[in-house]
Amino acid sequence: MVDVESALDEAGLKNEQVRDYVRRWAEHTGAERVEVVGAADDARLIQECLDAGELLPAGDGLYYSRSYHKDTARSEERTIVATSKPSDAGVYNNWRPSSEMKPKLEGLMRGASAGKTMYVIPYLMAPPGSPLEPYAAGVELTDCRTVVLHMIRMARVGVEYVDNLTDPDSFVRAVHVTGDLENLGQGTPDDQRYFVTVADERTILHFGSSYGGNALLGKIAHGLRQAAYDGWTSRKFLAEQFMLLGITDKVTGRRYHICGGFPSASGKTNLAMTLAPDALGDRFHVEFYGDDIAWLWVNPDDGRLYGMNPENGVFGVAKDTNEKTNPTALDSIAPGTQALFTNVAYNEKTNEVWWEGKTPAPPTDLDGWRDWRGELIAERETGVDAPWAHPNSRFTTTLANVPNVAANFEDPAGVPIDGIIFGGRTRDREPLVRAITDLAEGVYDGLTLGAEATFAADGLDGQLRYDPMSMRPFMSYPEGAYAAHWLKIVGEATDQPIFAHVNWFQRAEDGHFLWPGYRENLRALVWLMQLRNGEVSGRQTPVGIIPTADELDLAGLDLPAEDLERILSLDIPRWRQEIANRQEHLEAFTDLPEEIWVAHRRVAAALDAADD
Ligand code: OXD
Ligand code: MN
Repeated sequence: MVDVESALDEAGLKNEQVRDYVRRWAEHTGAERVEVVGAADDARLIQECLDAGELLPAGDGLYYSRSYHKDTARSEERTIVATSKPSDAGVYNNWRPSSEMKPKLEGLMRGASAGKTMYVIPYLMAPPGSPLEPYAAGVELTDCRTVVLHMIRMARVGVEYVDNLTDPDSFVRAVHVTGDLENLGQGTPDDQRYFVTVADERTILHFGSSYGGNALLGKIAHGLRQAAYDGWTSRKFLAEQFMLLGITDKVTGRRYHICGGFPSASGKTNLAMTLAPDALGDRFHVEFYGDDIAWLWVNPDDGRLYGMNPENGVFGVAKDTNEKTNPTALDSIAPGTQALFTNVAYNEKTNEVWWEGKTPAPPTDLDGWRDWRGELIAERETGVDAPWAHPNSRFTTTLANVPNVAANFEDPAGVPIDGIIFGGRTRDREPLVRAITDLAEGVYDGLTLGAEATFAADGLDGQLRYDPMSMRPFMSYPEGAYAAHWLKIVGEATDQPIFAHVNWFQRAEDGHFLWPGYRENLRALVWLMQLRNGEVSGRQTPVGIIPTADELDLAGLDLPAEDLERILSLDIPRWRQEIANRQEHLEAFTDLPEEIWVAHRRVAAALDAADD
């Protein structure tokens, strides 16, 4: 029998509820040892991982690991939200009764950590002292040491985060058991993996992976699914897959904060970490708060919507991260940062890492290079051009390593939100930016967010795969209630943020991008803040307010006049088509608030009345 008591005593972990939970699961999973970890254990655990070959050195204070080749991404189809109430079922949350899922997971986890160490990771998904701290504490149990290293970077980790809870029972129980990765039937009808959030019991049970959101339970399972459910049932806050940034106008001294959601591969991390374009750098300073999650609530003292990033780190997609797309990300994973790389390509002789898009072409000297699966590149058969890095390969680093992280990124008060943006990736129709001043219309815009499908063969080209608020994989309760909760929370703000939809990806007929993107995107955000301040007025259209050409600050940018005109105009016939698709998309949701339908009908009628 493993000596749980000594491990807990040694770590000074006093919370009796936590101790009971650890005891129960240590026995259930059959772990051989129990170890309570905190951030101070990082260096020792890194050394243990290096000694065991779980990590390889990747330069000074940088580390590399590969995951099992069938375990490289979140598995949406295996991810379930379970509760005791059938009325919690939505379109996207893959709801199942907890009475079915809990025994299933308990069965899979029984004895499944035999011979392993069970690490106890007490964590907090909030800056300490946040008004949302009561929803932020958790204890992850994992049998995977590299998961601990990721959690130490992505969350605040230590016994102090669970020992002083006002309600000692108010922590999320997050159990991760890796399972026998080589025998789980991944992707077959006999798939053994289950990633379950038992939301009404604040319990997360993930079995069958050691990768990313499947295994780092603070991030997505707690920070998004559980938190969204808690925010709804407590009626206090929203938890969204949003980036959060700050803009300081050095001339006026005003500070603005903007958060927003983007479906994957729409440049969310790049925008979150952006710098001002050179020509605007004297006037504006951009600060980073978070690239993936924001919790939002109203502060009754000033009636404003506030936001904070509950994470402590960045789990960023490596692909295409380079000096042009995201120089601050590169700085945040420079030597000495203790960053971790997963599933990129690795040179076993020089310890370098590489991924597609890091440099325009891969290294020419193939000596020592292995791809993400560990195969020697030099031994590939000619003609094999599979990527060197997995497309979902990642870097993991702390927020504090990001050079332009805001000085107050840990302020428990959070920051007041001035703007909420939604950004799709659409080759036509969506202008550079359209601002929305009406709350219901803003929420409606978020609900109809999507990324373009590209399967022309199915006749779907140009049609969106809707991804409401970029929360489709993380929705934990019904979409109609979700929309109502948005209207309630933001509606409580007496000084409401402005909404906007942005699109950096419009193309001309010859395929070239009409807007240069990256750092230049700040120009659209500056205009949005000026609009909110009443300094510009834009042009009202059926789908929001669009800047006039002379309102956008284009200093230092050489943009062809016809391209500018295109990104500031609307293709009305294309918009009318889109409205029909939206109607069908929204009809799938039960109990969608009438305000959302009113907004939809108003936009549709305005488009019908507009000149082509
Ligand atoms: C995600 C992530 O899967 O942020 O969205 O890791
Ligand atoms: Mn994400």
